[in-house]
Amino acid sequence: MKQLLIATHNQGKVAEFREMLPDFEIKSAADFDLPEPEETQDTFAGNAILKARAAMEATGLPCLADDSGLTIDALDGAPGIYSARWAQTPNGRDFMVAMNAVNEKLDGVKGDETAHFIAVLALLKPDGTQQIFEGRASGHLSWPPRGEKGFGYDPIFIPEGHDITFAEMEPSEKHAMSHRAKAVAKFVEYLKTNG
Ligand code: ITT
Repeated sequence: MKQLLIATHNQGKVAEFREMLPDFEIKSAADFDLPEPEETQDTFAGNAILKARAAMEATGLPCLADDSGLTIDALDGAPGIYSARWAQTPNGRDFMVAMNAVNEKLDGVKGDETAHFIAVLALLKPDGTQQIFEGRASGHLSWPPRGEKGFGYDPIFIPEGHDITFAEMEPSEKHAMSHRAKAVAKFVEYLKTNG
């Protein structure tokens, strides 16, 4: 089975890549004890490339990285690339804290809870190849949080055309429409012609 190193420390992402790419043996940053690089760029693509490059330079292997987040129209795209940082507490990440912050900020703009999940994947190979694959899922936010599946902001996001949150869906249902699944589909398509 072909190995694929995903340069992520997020176990929620790792689980989803394993479900979406069953033909690959998925390795993650934890398997190689890779340090977590500081995300210094101001775009999803910039941070995805930075993470893939750091893992590729440390291992010498082709690497795929995922930079993703939730963008809320009424908050001018926030938290966006800062989605993980909104969850940061002195004791680690807590997505209840991040979801509460979203709810508090939206209180002033009730009536427009349109939001989008975005995932940008960067593939970097030691031969210098660099490819970007982007996926987006649109929907609206809902309060209070509902559901135990998924990760991150899933309990407050209802995708377009549905009335349950990503966290209430079975993984296969989320993968039929998610930002990450759409980006992964483009990656798989790329592999068909580029190996
Ligand atoms: P890596 O950088 O190690 O991959 P990370 O969690 O720091 O892990 P990001 O910088 O890309 O990853 O932060 C994206 C955050 O956006 C992530 O922590 C989630 O909270 C949120 N997010 C991304 N995709 C999501 C999804 O499918 N469902 C819910 N939340 C998601």
